[in-house]
Formats: sequence, C-alpha cells, structure tokens
Amino acid sequence: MRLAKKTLASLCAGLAIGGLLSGPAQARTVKVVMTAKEVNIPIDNKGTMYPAWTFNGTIPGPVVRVRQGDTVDFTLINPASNKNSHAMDFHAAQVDVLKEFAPIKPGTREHWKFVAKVPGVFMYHCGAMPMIEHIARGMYGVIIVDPKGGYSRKFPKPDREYVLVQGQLFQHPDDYQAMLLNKNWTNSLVNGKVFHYDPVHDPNARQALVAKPGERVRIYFVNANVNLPVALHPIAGIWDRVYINGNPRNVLYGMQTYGVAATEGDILDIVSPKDRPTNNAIVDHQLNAALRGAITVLMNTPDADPKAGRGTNLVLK
Ligand SMILES: [Cu+2]
Repeated sequence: MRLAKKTLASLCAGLAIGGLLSGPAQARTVKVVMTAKEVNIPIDNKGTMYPAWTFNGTIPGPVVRVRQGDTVDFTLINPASNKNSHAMDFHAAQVDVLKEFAPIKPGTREHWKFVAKVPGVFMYHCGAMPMIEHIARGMYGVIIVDPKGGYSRKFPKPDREYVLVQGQLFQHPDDYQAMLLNKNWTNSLVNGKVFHYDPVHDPNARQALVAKPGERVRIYFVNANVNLPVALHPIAGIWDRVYINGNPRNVLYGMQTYGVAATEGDILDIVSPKDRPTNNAIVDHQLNAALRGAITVLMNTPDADPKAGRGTNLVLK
C-alpha cells in the first residue's frame, strides 16, 4: 500500500499508519499531537470506572507508527481543566531529559521533534512526578519504528498485527506510596482492561484476537507495568520468533516464554498449525498477573474477520 503525503499529514492524532514497509523509502515528518486527559474511563468489560490519567482519553494512548529515519513532530497539550502537570517521554527519542521530557503545567503546550533512528517497539509515557502514579493511572502507549530495510527472510511480513500493552491497576489511584511498595495492586490490564480479550474467563469480554490457521500473527508487546516483569507465553503454542526490542537484528527462534522487563517492547510472532482451527491464550505466566487479567485469547479459525489485525486496526477496541 502506498501512502500519500496528504494522508500522513492528516495523522496528527498519532494514529497507527499501516503498511509503511512497502511504501516509498524517503524519510518523512509525521505530526503527532496528544492531549493529556484526566478522565474517568472503564477498566473492565463490564464498565467499572476508574479515575485515569491518559494521553487522548484512552489506555493505552494512540499507537504511533513511523519508519526508521522519520522525524516525529510532536505537540503535547495540557488543558487548563487538568489538575496536574504532565510530560512526554518517548523511548524512541534521543534528546534531553531535562528539556524535551520536562513536565508542563495545565493550560500550556509544548512542541519538539526527534528523528526515530532506531527500529523497534518502544514505550512512551508521562514522566511527571510522581512518575509511578502517572504511569499506573494510564499515561503510556506504544511507538512502533518500522525498520528502513523493510521485510526480509529474517523478518518476514506478518499476516496480522496486534498491539498488546500490559499495565498494573492499583486500588487507590492517589496512593503512590503504596505503588512504590507494589501494594494494593489488584489487577492487570491488557490494552486498558482486565481480561480485555478473554471471553473464556470473563463472560463480558466481547472480543478476542483472531487469525486464520497458519497465519503469521505478529504481536507488538509493551510491558507498561510500573514494578513487574512479564513472562509472556502463548499457551498451546510456541513463539516462532521473538525480536528483542522489536529490532529485526535481535532475533530468537522457538521460544516458549519471553521475559519482558518493565518498559521493554518486543515483537513476538506466532504461527498456528495450518491444518486445524486452534486457540491460544497469550498470558503473563507470572500467574498473579494472568489470573488477575493478563490473558488474551487468540482464535485461529478459517472464518477470521479479514479486517482484524490489518491496516490501522492494531488495537482491538
Ligand atoms: Cu502525567
């Protein structure tokens, strides 16, 4: 798919740009505008509300997708209606922590740029203090930097792509002292909800990841837990490949479980058997996380929705 320049310029909301790897090779400038929003949002499938802090009103914030060498032209807006200072820390950027990542007060905005020089899957998050509270309340997201070399035998084109971001939910959103002690951590969130894509454990779950048998499903995973690593395992499957930090140069084959440090982002590919429908459960096999929300079902059936996990549809809503 070829993306016109006009299309890219209109992506100021920081939406995912699909199919970049087969597009033209010249570096571009991608405008990303995000607004810090302190809002109540549902954190499970039955609609339990939580006083979240977010980028653009969702957990995670919008997926930003660029290609290696592109310039990200970024604006952060902190509306006067907010009570707190906020900031943006893109892990894909090489800048000045005291300058670009500095917090800004309600009623102000800031603008800065960086060149996304290193390919991979990177976390972004608010860095205002107490940072543990700003992240635990939901101020995090993913920036994918596609490699400028495109696909290859070592980095094959996937049939489906999904973004999964895991986070920790704390009972008392204001109690950052408890967060420092990892106390009153009640649930795990996947893309902002407990058992978000797990109709097996939550009758209120409406969705699962889908693919056809034999398809290569690429998971862009970020561990946005404030205190805990993740042991990512696809139950009833094996990761065909894991690209550490999402970089095609860092490839591992045939992995059962991959340990993802806090803030780490990785690409994990799974290919289900071609000859039969199957299901996988992608879990944090640290079971206190799995059984409190970190389970995602992947259904591999011949009638899988052709639009799921394709184009800009990387985060199932
Ligand atoms: Cu913040």
